[in-house]
Amino acid sequence: MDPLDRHFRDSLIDLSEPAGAIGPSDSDKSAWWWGLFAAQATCRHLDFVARELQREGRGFYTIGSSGHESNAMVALALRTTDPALLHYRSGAFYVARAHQVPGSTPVRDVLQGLMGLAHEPIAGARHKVFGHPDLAVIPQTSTIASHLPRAVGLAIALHRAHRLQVDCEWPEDAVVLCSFGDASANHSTAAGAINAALATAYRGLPVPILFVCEDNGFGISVPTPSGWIEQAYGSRPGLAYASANGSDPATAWPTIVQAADTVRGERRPAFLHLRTVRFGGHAGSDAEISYRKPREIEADYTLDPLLATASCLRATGASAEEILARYDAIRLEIDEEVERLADDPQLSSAAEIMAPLAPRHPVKVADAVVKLRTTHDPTPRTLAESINRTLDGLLACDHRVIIFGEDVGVKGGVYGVTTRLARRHGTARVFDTLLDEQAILGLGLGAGLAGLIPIPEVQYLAYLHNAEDQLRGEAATLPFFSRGRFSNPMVVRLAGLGYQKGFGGHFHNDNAVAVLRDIPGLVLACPARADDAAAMLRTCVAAAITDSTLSVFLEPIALYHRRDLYQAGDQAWLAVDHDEHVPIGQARSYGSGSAALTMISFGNGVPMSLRVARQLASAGIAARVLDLRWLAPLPVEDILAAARSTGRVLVVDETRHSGGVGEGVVTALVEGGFTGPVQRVSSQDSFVPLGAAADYVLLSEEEIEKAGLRLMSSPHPEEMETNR
Ligand SMILES: Cc1ncc(C[n+]2csc(CCOP(=O)(O)OP(=O)(O)O)c2C)c(N)n1
Repeated sequence: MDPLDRHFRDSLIDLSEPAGAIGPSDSDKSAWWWGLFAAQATCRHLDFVARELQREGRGFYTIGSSGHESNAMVALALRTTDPALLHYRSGAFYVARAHQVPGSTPVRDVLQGLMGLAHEPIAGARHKVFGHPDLAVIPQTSTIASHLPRAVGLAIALHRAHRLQVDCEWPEDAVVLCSFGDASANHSTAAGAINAALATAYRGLPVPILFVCEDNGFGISVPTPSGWIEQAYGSRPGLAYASANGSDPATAWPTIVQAADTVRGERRPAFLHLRTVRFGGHAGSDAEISYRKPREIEADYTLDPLLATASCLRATGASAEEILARYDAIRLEIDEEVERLADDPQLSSAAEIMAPLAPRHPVKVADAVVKLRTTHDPTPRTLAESINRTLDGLLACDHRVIIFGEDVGVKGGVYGVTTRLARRHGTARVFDTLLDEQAILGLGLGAGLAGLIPIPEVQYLAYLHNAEDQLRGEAATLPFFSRGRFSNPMVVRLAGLGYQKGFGGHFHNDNAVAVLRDIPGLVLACPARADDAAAMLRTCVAAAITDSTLSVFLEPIALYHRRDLYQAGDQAWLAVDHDEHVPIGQARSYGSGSAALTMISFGNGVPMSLRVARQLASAGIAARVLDLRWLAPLPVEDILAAARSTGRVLVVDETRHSGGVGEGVVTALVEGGFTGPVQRVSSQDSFVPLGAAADYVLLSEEEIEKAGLRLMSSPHPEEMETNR
């Protein structure tokens, strides 16, 4: 028997009743305490069962909630419609919430997760999470603290969604609940998110979020110094702080209720410091004895929240026998459920696992695009002007669209891409954010959950990286871990790539996108010219509306204001938006199939390749250029068709040699069975220096031309075959 189980049983008999009053003050105290006990005991037994299942090879997850069961009171203090983003030890919260919703099956839900069963209600065993659409519990990843930006974003977006009369899943007076551990509270993501909540509330905007720090004093083996959480968060201006002892539910309850009521009534952030203990070490494999003394571990047993609740039950007149009988009955119910689930299926194919990753309905997307078009504009425009005009149209066509980021509001963006949008559509829809990319993307994540169509801007590609987990770990995984029930449709505008003359140096010329290309489900768009930008932006927004697609719209800064292509004044890089539809994964082709060489490129590489093609033409070589337009997923069919049409391929890749887009193109050619000669030119594996020195590491037209000539002078394998 688990020592904690034994301790609980042994202690029940001698349990003293708590001194003083026990809450709550409603008429049926006894029923309330029995309800709390049921949630806590269910959660406790699920932990015991998790360990047994793992020992038997039938279970896959043992991070438990034992010692944290006081978080069940937080669930009881909130409404079942309040969105909850839970710590992995908030199991009792989950059970307590489920107990308030008729028809719920928390025991089965949790067991299905522990046993990795495909019918688990939220993630379908893609991960062990607490989540359920009917319980307003949004599943979380294992990355500690990474859910806080989303939670804050949701709290902020909630009001904006209602103000904009968007169909929002959450009530206008909802409270967003976000729980996390004490070590997690030190994570920069948590610190940044809490700061974002406070900074937003400071500006007078509603931010109804209840942060619950479940403080068990440890982050795996590392102690959190006593008093640190209170020191860090106890006296932050604008943050209502309350401390509750989870081992004393009678006094904790009014504090918890007051914290929840403060947030609901005043629509401002509160921080509930819920003191807990952690039983059984960090997780199954953690030998707590290697870093804690046995007497310390045993001393925690006296702080068992379950015993504390039992003692309150005794005060309402319940006997030790009755409590033990209920405790055992709960275990029996769980054991019976385990047996019922014994033959349930696990995930059994890659297709089944990946189904929620990136649902794509191109026909529906094309239909949705039609609704996003405004009046035809015959003016030839630059890339920046075109994006501006398209954003304007999107705002006009769909009231759910919001645009935000650093400097995008009044100033209209560093490069003027969002100019006049705030003035035309109001600052509720186009607005400046804090200088914090995590908070920007977090708002996007929350806004998507609130029914909005967010178009956040990250000012430069290089600055995505400090917030990248919000895309990789949070945005891209939510549909995967919720079987598409929760999603965060979003189009992240990202200015980037090299060749920018005005503002030099690496951080304004970052040319690496590998970090985006391997995120499952993410669409990476990179328009090179005005008409494509307009069409592709509409496609991304239509995909967000239709399939909740997460897109990154990579805008080549150096092309923003480019007017000319071949020579000064030719204005050949301006283009008219003809309202064409460009589906995800469709490339653009320049030149005919009768050419001898195919140059495959994207972004800045497109005009460079076109100029090189003209040079090659004067040397008698006909070359066509394929603009990928979509860097993830790659337009593989178009790549292969263009390659086969000429037999020779030059991949012109302005990103780095290692991990650059060109690697994917070459792989697609090989895997597609293309056997003709292929060469790749790219930028160097370097950061980009200031001034003219940048040209030493960025791919040049001279290199492209040389490679093209080299490729054309090399014998084609089929020619070699004939000559033999
Ligand atoms: C960003 C990140 N770094 C490291 C880990 C590994 N890890 C998992 S739980 C944990 C400790 C978290 O402690 P705390 O926040 O106090 O929560 P507790 O487990 O004590 O409830 C660590 C370091 C992680 N999951 N995420």
